[in-house]
Amino acid sequence: MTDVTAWAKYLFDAEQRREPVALITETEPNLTIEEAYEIQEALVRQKLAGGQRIVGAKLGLTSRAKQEAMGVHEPLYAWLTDAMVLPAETPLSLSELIHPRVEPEIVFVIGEELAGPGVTAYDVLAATSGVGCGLEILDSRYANFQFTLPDAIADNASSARFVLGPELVKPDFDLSLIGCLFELDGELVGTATGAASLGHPAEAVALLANWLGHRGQSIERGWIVLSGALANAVPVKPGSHVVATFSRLGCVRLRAIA
Ligand code: OOG
Ligand code: MG
Repeated sequence: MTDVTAWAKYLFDAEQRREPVALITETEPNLTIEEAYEIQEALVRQKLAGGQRIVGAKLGLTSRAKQEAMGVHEPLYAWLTDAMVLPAETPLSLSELIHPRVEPEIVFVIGEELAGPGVTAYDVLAATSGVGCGLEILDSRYANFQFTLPDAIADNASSARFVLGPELVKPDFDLSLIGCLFELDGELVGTATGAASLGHPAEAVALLANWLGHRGQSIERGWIVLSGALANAVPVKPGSHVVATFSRLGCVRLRAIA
């Protein structure tokens, strides 16, 4: 029997101490996806018990760029809390994290509850109050930023921080055609379109609604949903400057400090 509470505490403590830990699957090679989501839930419950609040959810490993970089070829979901919100123009303090990486995402703000099963991308678009751009800051709690799918699920999909872009627009155009230029220190490190995330970012959000429906949960009104990185994440160091420029959605930037 997997000790869900003990593994959740193991990851919670790693985050608090900012010290990477060994994979859960090194000890529990047969950890299932189901058990991994149970650990994730227990980890998030621990955050909530400490006063954090759920502000949304995220998809991960939805793009080929990310799947190939991480060697994990299936998507996953995880939770966003208020403690992860990095206000625009606020520098990212690297001393708070282990080995952060930054990636560009299309962000949905949900205007009406979405409860699976049977949610389609069309339902998602109809329930969306706005879409914007964002940067997600990942910080795997595992050594060398390497993991298997169940390890990453248990670790709340490496979630650490996120920054939202300056504007939200109505999704009344084809989001799969949004272009994204991703730059680190003035150098182009990735290019992608919205289609990079499961063919259409609303498909990714529909997948989330249907997965949550399976567990008796839903995407709630007012939630922020990160629909999955379009390009591979880049490691940042003190002084690094990351910029993601999107057609239709504007530009989001982040500066890292020690
Ligand atoms: C897992 C989380 C992936 C995304 O957008 O693909 C993710 C990781 O790569 O650490 O958030
Ligand atoms: Mg992400």
